[in-house]
Amino acid sequence: MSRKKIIAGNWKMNMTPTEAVELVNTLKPLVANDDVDVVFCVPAIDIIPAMEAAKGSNINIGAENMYYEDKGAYTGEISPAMLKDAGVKYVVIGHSERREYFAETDETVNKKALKAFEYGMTPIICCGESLTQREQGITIDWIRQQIKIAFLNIPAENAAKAVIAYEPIWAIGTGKVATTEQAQEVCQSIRSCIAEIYDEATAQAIRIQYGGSVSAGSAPELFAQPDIDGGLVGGASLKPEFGDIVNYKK
Ligand code: G2H
Repeated sequence: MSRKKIIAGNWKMNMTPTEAVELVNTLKPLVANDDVDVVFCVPAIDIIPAMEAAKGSNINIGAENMYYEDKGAYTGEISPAMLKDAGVKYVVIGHSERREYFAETDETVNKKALKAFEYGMTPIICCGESLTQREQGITIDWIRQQIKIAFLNIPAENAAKAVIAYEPIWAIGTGKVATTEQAQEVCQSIRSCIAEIYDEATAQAIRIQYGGSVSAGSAPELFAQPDIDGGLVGGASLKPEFGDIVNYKK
């Protein structure tokens, strides 16, 4: 099955609203490639101005996080209804930085993924192992557990539309990219895990990204792997280099 690649920027806690508009305007012509789904996941305060700036282009504006309740006394959080009303279609769930600094767990990831689907948004569900886990030889077991919990109670028709981002924690922002073989091996095991939970059709439909120090140099080989359907890109998504990543084939 041929899956459309999805290449998403994760701006993390960078870019003021003014800077966000400037960056979207700079990148707009550079990422114009309809063969790929292009998403900029931006800080909540940048969503509306970035969306305005992206109008008429192929850029989808996404969120970096959301809460799993509909509304209420959760000071500082952003709700799924707020994102939906702003026109957001993609939301990153369970990034390792959220897990490390903001106490997110596999259970909250599952609650958020369920909520994203309830509101018609596509979750980009992150998973990944630490360096210690890789050295202990438990990477595949660890990732399978994260995936199994993240997809609890998610029906196959929704799972097929999800995006999974495999991001080895040791490769995040470190300049150390997983080898293509390492990335492909884990992405393939994620697809097998989805086939076990659901069925082969769901596994073949779901899109799996690699993330962790992706650059214009590493993207072509990574994205050519049979089970890697694009990337979640941090540092390089803030630069014109992101245009080269989106146009990795040219
Ligand atoms: C991993 C990635 C984006 P970077 O966090 O999600 O960031 O490309 O900077 O490693």
